[in-house]
Amino acid sequence: MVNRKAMKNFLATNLYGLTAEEYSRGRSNIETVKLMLDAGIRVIQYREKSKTIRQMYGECQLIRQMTQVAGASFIVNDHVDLALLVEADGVHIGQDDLPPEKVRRLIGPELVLGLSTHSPKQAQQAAALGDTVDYIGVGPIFFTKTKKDVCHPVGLEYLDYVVGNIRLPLVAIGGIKESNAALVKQHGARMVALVSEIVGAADIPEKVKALRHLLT
Ligand code: 3NM
Repeated sequence: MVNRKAMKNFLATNLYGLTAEEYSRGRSNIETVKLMLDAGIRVIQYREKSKTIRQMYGECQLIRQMTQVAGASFIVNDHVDLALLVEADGVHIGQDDLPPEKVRRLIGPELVLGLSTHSPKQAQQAAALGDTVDYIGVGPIFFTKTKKDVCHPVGLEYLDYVVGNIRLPLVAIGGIKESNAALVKQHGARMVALVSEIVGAADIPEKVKALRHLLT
């Protein structure tokens, strides 16, 4: 693995936070990110599917400042242009986005690149790209309503496969809750991403504390 500066937060944390205003109990993305950062989350991904690029740009500018002050890593979902413009720490892409090696060409050697994977074949392909991809998303582990076009749950079996066979750092995602996070950890996921469980929590600091307790 290449020693990208922004990977240090990834390797030191077990909780990966994402935005999703639709599931945030009426809070704005900015309010939610502030709560997540205050609660100690050190990797934040901006993921927003229903805003204009101009609105997203404004939010990303603010989140860049907030994450910088907090010493947290800031990853932008899908939008390489936004990530570059706001000087984010990385980009996260899916299987239908531009090929990872092309995205790497655009973002250069310093930024973190994450790729969502949903099958052993996709994980093998990511690993075969050498230093192009820094970590893979592994999911959806359980049923989720948060990602609209995602495949059926891949279950813990796919997580077991990646843990046993793929050398890239992984982030488990999809339907992970306080009630099943310990199980995901038992199956070898060091880092876990939860969307609705965190952004939709009545008390985000309490939720993060409870999750941390389960994952540490
Ligand atoms: N990616 P929740 S599942 C953003 O499997 C995302 O790649 C997934 O939301 C994948 O924690 C997902 O609310 C949504 O279930 C996860």
